[in-house]
Amino acid sequence: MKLIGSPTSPYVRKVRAVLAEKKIEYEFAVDVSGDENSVARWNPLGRVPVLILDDNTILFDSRVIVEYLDNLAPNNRLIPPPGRERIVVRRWEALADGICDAAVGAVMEGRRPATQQSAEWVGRQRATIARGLAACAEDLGEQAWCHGTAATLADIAVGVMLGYLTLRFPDIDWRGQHANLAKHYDKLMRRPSFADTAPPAA
Ligand code: GSF
Repeated sequence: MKLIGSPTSPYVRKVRAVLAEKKIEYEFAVDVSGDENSVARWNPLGRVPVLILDDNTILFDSRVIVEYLDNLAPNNRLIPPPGRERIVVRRWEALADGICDAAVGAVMEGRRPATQQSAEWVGRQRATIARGLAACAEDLGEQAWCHGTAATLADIAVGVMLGYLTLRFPDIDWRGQHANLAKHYDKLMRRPSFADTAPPAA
């Protein structure tokens, strides 16, 4: 299978971390985000990640892809079976992805011509990021993992979100404000699935 993505995208990193945790071989084809013409060949939404299966089936977005991958092999289950626990894990993913959505929105706004940028829009995205981080810190508390007794998709989604904030928003002091999130990220970075997929320095 072939994964189309950019090395800086948090959604792509989520998929790559799942591939690594599940020990699934794949080819990584780098396609820089925003290059709509090329990505839109596979995904009408023009976004990465896109996963092309060996039978040429095309999957997007990251939430669909990670569910496919987790079902592909029974080892290292990252998403619990249908039921309450699964909802808890997917809620974590929705929270972490939502923070990424706000962060990506603010980054994209910053790339528009200065005269067209809206400080109010960026302020709203930053407020969403701050509220989302506070919710993550509160829900994690002193637990070893976001849910249960081992790493799940919840931890992966939170981890890639924190890595993206570090890359794009060095002014957001999430480590200083939420010591438990800092500890969690450092713990995740000791896993090859995280260390090997860390975004290149901006
Ligand atoms: C979000 C993908 C996305 O925004 C998912 O796969 O989970 N809900 C989707 N991808 C960005 C790359 S990034 O900023 O991480 C993307 O492809 N942007 C290009 C564009 O033109 O929107």
